[in-house]
Amino acid sequence: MANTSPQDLDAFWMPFTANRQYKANPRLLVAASGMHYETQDGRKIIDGTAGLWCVNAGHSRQEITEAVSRQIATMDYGPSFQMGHPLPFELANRLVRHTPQGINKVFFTNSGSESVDTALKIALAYHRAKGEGQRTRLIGREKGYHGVGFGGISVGGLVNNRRVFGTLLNGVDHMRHTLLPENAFSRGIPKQGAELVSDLERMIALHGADTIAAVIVEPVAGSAGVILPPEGYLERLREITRQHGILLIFDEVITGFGRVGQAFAANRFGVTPDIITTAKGLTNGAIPMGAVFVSEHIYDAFMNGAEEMIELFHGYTYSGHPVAAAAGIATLDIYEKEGLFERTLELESYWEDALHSLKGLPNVVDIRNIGLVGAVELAPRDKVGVRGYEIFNHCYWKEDALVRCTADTIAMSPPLIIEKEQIDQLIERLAKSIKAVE
Ligand code: PXG
Repeated sequence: MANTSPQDLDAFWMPFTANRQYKANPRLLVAASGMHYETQDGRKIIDGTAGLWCVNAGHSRQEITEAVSRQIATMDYGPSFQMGHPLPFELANRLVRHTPQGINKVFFTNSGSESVDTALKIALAYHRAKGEGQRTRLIGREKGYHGVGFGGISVGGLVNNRRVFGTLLNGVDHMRHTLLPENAFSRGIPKQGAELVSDLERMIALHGADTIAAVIVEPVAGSAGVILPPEGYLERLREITRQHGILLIFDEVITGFGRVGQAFAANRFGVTPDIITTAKGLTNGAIPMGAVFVSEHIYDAFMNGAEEMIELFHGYTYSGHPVAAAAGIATLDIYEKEGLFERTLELESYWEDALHSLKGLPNVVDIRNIGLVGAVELAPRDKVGVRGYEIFNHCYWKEDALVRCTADTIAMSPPLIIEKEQIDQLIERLAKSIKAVE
């Protein structure tokens, strides 16, 4: 691979990538350790994004490598349909020690998208099991990202992810997003906007609560450029959904596993949904795996019929894959041993200060943060996304730093092992790129 030419890159249709632009000038990563990637041209670059929000414990952790190697050599694969092996049971037991009280069942998937589709299907089947099969509506939110399955893009609210894929699921509605100009440069949770939750009350008035199965939101939206919940918003959302028998799903694919300073955003905000969807940090990104955390009362509603009946006709060949489960257990060991969730909370104000030091740089119109998540929004130039992409590219090629760009917002979510000096370094490098691109 040392002299990869663009032709060698021809066959791989890359996801969410401008393939021709990328292949003309590829950014190839070939190794990683701790806080850094190594590029194909031999540079060490600081990872400001934990891969894609997933490598929370830092790269190439020996404990995970060993656990995975051991398991793959012992038993490569074992089915979870009517069969079992010990590891997913152990992982599930370990995981529910971190979830809010009452959320203590785990359905394993292989990705965030599958977790979302699983959660939506569980919500629909739950109401049916309770004799309320008319509850079929699903409510999402503008700018929401819930992966790329048909369920996920139906409740999602990013137009480019939806517009060319037909009519999607029926009976879906969207609340307004909570990205408000009056909250620009808020530190942490913004003050304004809790009243936007009244959208749900209007939908209830319009459709009837007894037609609505579930509401799904990201407690902190990541992909749309980091959108925070206004003070009181999630609490109110919980009250309304509870009052009307509507299930509340938190999509924590990004916020799960310490990203916002506790195990889950649900813990951080003290708001307990009925279902939590996760993936990414579950295995530190090392092996694909997702998990849907479900409240006991939902699980119990399925356990009523004849014992020989399958209670939920849903699952994946790789649900509870032994190698993924081994990675999950080793990952959880690291999170617990190193106290990484708490560490995030300790670093939060340092991160916040560093990030907000970028205020006043050219074109910076907003800065948002929570836990070890940060976003710097830039004014668009002539075409939306061009400035953001140029800054991302400049960071990579000139400053040896990996950040994400979503339109003109630069998003960062470093591994939770980041040191203060590395925060300084990352922010300095981003500052240089912001100034250089103008
Ligand atoms: N839900 C949420 C909230 C997500 O952020 C998914 C579901 C889907 O997960 P999978 O594993 O199917 O990709 C996600 C994924 C970015 C970025 O840079 C974010 C995601 C994926 C890739 C890039 O913002 N989130």
